[in-house]
Amino acid sequence: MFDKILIANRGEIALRVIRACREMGIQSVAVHSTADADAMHVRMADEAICIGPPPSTESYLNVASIIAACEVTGAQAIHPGYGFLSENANFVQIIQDHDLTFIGPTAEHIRVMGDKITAKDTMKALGVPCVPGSDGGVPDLASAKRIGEEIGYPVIIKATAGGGGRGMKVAQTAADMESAFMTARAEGKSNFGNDEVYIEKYLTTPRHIEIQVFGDGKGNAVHLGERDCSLQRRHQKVFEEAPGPAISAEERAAIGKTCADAVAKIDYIGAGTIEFLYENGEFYFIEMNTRLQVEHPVTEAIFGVDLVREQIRVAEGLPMSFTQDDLTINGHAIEVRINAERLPNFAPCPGRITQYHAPGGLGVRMDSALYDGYSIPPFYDSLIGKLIVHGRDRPEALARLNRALGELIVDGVDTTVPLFHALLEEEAVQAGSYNIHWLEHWLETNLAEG
Ligand code: MV4
Repeated sequence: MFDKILIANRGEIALRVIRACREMGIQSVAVHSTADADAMHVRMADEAICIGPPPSTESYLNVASIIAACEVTGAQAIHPGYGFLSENANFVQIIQDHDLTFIGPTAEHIRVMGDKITAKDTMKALGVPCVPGSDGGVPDLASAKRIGEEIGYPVIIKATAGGGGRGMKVAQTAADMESAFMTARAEGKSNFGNDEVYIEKYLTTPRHIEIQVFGDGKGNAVHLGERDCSLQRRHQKVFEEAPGPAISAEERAAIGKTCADAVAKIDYIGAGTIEFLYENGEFYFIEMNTRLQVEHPVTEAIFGVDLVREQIRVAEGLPMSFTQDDLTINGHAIEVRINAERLPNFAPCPGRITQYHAPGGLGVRMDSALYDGYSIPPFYDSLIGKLIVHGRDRPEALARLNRALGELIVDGVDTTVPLFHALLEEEAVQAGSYNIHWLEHWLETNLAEG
C-alpha cells in the first residue's frame, strides 16, 4: 500500500488528487514551479517541493526534478493528472526504473495509443468500430489519391503522431488531395517529428462521444457510459455532459460493452477514454486517451464513483471497488470549463483575483484552485475552474447550472462565464441537439468581434 503519493501537476487537478489521497489516508506531496509558490495545491498538500522555474518545460515537465522530489520525500507513486507528463511513455519507463509506481497505464499502452495508426489498428482488431479509411499509413500522394477515390470524398488526412486536432487536413474533392496530403505530412513532421499520415472518410456533422473505461490490469474492465463533448472551440472542450442526450440505453450498453471488452483483452490498467465520432446512429473510433480527463467529474456524478480513488487502488494491485453490474446511472450531469479568458477572442487573461466565491447547494461541485487574492500566473493554461452540476434529469441539471453560474463570483480577471449564460439561452443547448461544429458557428454569428 502507498503511504505517500507525489502529484506531478498543478491547479484544480492537483487538488482533486490530494483530496482522494486524504480520504484514503495517504500523504500527498505537491510539486511546484517558482511561479506557483503561493498556489492552492502547495497549501493543500501535506508537503511541497519546488521543482524549477516558471516555464513548464523546466518544472512540471522536468522529469529529473520530479524523480528527485520522490526520493527526497519518500513518495512511492506519482499521479500525473492530465496534460504535462500524463501520456509520456518515457516518463512511465523512468518511474519504473526508479522502483516507483506510475498511477496510470503501462508505458506500452501509452505508446500504442499515442500513435494514432497503431491505436486504430489495435482497436479495429479488438472489434471496436472505426471510421472507414486507409489500412494503416499512406506512403505517397499516388496512394492517397487512390484511397480518396475508393472511400469517396470528402476525406480527412491525419498525422499519426497528431491528435487533439493538430496535423489534420480535409480534402473536399480530389482536387484538394495534393495540398491536404502534403500539408498534413509537413505538419506531422514539424510538430511531432513524424510525417506518417493516414486517411479517413470525413464525417461532416458528427457528435464527439467518448466512452469512459476502467481496467484493473488483470483482464477485468468496466465502462462508465459516455460523455458528449461536442461543444468545442478550436479543439478545446467548453461544455461536457453525461449521459449523452442523443445516446439511448441500448446504444450505451452495446458500445460500452465493446469498449470494456476491448480494454479487458489488453489488460489495460486504470482510467481510459475511447473517443468516437457519432453520426446517424453509428459510432466510429478516432482516438484513445490513456489518462484521467478534465471532464471526468460528470461521469463521477452520474455513477457516484471516485475515479481517482480507483486509479490509486488498481495501481496498488487492488481490485476495482465495483463491477459492471454495480454501475447504474443516476440523473444527468453537466460541466462547464471556466477559463481566465477575455471574450470574444478568448485571449488569456491572467491576473489577480480580487474576489472569489464558489457556488454551492444541492448537486453543485466546483473544482477550482482559486482563492481570494490569488494571482493567476501567465505561464500555464487558462482553466481556472470547472463547475459541475448534477440533477435528476437534464432539464434540472440545466436549471441548476444557470443558478450556480449566477452564484459564482470571480472578480479581477475576465472569464468565460458570460459565454455559458448566453449558451443556456440557446434552443440547441436546451434541446441537446448540437454537433461538433455548432459552437464554432454560434460564436461566429453571436460573438464575432466588432
Ligand atoms: C474527424 C472528423 C471528421 N471525420 N475524423 C478533431 C480532433 C481529433 N480528435 C479528431 N477530429 C476530427 N476527426 C473524421 N474521419 C472531425 C474532427 C473534428 C472534431 C472532432 C471532435 C470534436 C471537435 C471536432 C472539431 C473539428 C473536427
